[in-house]
Amino acid sequence: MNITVTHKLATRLLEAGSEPVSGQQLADEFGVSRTAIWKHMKELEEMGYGIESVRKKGYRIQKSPDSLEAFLVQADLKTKKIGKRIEYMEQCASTQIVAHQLAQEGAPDGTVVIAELQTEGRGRLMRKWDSAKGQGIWMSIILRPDVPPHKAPQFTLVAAVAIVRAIQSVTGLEASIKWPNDILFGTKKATGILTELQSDADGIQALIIGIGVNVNQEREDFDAAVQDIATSLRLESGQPINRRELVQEILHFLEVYTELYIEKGFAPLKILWEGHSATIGKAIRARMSRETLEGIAEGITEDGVLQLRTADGKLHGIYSADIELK
Ligand code: BTX
Repeated sequence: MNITVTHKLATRLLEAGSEPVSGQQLADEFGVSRTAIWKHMKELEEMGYGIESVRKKGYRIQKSPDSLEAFLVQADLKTKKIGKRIEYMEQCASTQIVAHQLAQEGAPDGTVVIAELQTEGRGRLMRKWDSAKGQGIWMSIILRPDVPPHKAPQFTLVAAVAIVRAIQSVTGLEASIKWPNDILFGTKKATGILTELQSDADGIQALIIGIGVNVNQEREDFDAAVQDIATSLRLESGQPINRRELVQEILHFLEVYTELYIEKGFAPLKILWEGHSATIGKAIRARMSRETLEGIAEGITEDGVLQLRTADGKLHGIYSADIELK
């Protein structure tokens, strides 16, 4: 059985959505017999698809397997640029490492690297990111925006807004953002974002935006070290979540908001970001490499810098820190 034809058939049916496609039409389009089409359908069922055969009308997909293979994510993907190239792996050390390598080799703007399992998933400052197999979204996106390197941290905020909107669209859940890169439910973390940079004297060569979303983990699926601080969309919603749809929506909103950013600057995104923020207006503790400051988070600047007012009335610009809500 030709696996590429099977994949193309799956793509064709996914794109047709709820509209059944007749066996004869598929046979004509793919230049094979109707019996061959029927065999491909059986093959798809073995791969985990639910195929419905609608009398006199044809076939349609009821359920696709829980995999993030490129052809599945790309079927009915709404983007123009992000995700047009997807590198999918069952396993890798970290999608960040793979994306850095691809970016250096000239991978185009919008290339996405996705893995089912990361053995050395990482957070900021080389902290460990727990990336259980097949239960989350572990992906890195290569962007090549024409902006100066000091603007790179703003993309973490743009990505955070995109992820919150995507989660809302797929699950109906309202997450909040803790400056700069955590997406929370209450005080528990469901998502981390890691933005890294390749730049030279001419400016940004590539931004590598790493996104880790806890999707279908149960509490015991997390490493013991994070069980009390992590949550997943399944734990929050009480039901399993379709990872494929969520990836598609994240890529879609990331494209929408990066375009908005490029056209209009950070100002409109600042408003969106503040609307979802769990930090603004709150008493916080900001731990930085050299000092720790406590005070009220008043807002973010047009550049995405957190404004913290300490008890002595001074306003401090925080560029990078770990934030605790007090
Ligand atoms: P961060 O430094 O803000 O957060 C890391 C901290 O979060 C860890 O020290 C730990 O306390 C906690 N943690 C670790 N794993 C999880 C988890 N699954 N859920 C909730 N909390 C956790 C955040 O860094 C940035 C994470 C980016 C991850 C993506 S995954 C795809 C890409 N590849 C890669 O290696 N990293 C990025």
